[in-house]
Amino acid sequence: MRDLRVMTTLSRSTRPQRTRSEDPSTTSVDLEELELRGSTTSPTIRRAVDLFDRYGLCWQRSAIQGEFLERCREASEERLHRCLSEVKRRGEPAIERGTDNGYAEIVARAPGRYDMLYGTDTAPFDEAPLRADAPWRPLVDELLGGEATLLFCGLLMTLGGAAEQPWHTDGEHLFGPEVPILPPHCLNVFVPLVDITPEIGGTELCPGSHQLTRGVPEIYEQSAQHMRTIGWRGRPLPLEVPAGSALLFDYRLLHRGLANRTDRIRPILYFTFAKPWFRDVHNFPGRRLFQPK
Ligand SMILES: O=C(O)CCC(=O)C(=O)O
Repeated sequence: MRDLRVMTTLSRSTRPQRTRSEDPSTTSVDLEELELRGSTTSPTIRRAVDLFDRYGLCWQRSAIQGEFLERCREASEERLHRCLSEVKRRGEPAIERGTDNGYAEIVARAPGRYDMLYGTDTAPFDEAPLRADAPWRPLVDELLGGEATLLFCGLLMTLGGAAEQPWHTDGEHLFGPEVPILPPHCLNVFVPLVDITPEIGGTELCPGSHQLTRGVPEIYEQSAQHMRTIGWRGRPLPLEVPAGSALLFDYRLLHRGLANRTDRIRPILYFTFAKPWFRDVHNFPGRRLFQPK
């Protein structure tokens, strides 16, 4: 069954076989090199495919802006407040780290770090600038071979004072070393809703590491050892970008959230897209915090 899925992927993909020459274990690249400038024309899309192939990521500035961005930021805090108030109202213990300790609507990935799906299917998060008209959408479709399905839209809410997170990927390669590294089957779009500075801490990524995470057991679990295990010795790249930027990265790329050394919440809106046949069933439990309307 799995073989069949990959055959389908490869036959749909129009991109040429890669001709990488760099050593992915020593990759060092700056944010400027990874930025996609201008509108989403064919050369921009080709560049995104190339950057993704080599580094596993790229980004766009000002993907959302102005009053709409501010509305998203306010709504993210309001949704978190509602979830945490509901936990208290029900007399439940505070949400502990781990999928099994959370709810279908909200899970803590680490102390002070919430991953929340609650309320992201309503305004402003379901509006056109984040869905049909999103500037990242043509890139996502091309990167995933022509047809992308939205698996999750969520909010990563990191409280002021949260410590840095250990390294991890968000998913595994589909096959082990017996199969060449395939184009991405799943990717994230992260949209920070506040400016990302060294104080508030961004996502830190290991460019090129998606080429080294194949066949590594439990690479999706948070661990300080992963970088050594995969032999990545490059320069980690902290994502310091203005609010409203969009970071696209491969599900198989090693990354972590940096510490938030402010007293403010750091909200990141995210979208997880995949090839139509892929599902990630491990991220949220079935237990509900709110009853469906
Ligand atoms: O908060 C971030 O910047 C990254 C968070 C993350 O990677 C996760 O929770 O899995």
